Amino acid sequence: MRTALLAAAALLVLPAAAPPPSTTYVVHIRDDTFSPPSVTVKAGDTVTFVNDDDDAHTATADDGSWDSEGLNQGQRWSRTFLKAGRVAYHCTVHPFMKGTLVVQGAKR
Ligand SMILES: [Cu+2]
Repeated sequence: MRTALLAAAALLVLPAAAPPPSTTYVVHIRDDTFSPPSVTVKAGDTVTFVNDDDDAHTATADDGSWDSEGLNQGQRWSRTFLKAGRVAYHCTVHPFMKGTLVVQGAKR
């Protein structure tokens, strides 16, 4: 009986599930496109935009909630997304450049 109680107490001390490490996703900007054009992440994950192009670009949320501002060739910009939702984004220099970021709510 005592052993069973100790075992139960030990189970209570252990976390039910350790929070998974957050993940960093990379979106490359090249040839006037975001690659991949759509990224799905979990809340708490980070997305890094890397300008591999020879033009300056931005990654700018259509709803204005985030903006990399100008990225020259070789520059990168990262943001950690905490709020679940789907946000379309674009490049302010080249409005035809479009991407989508989906942030899934996560049980953490
Ligand atoms: Cu651009």
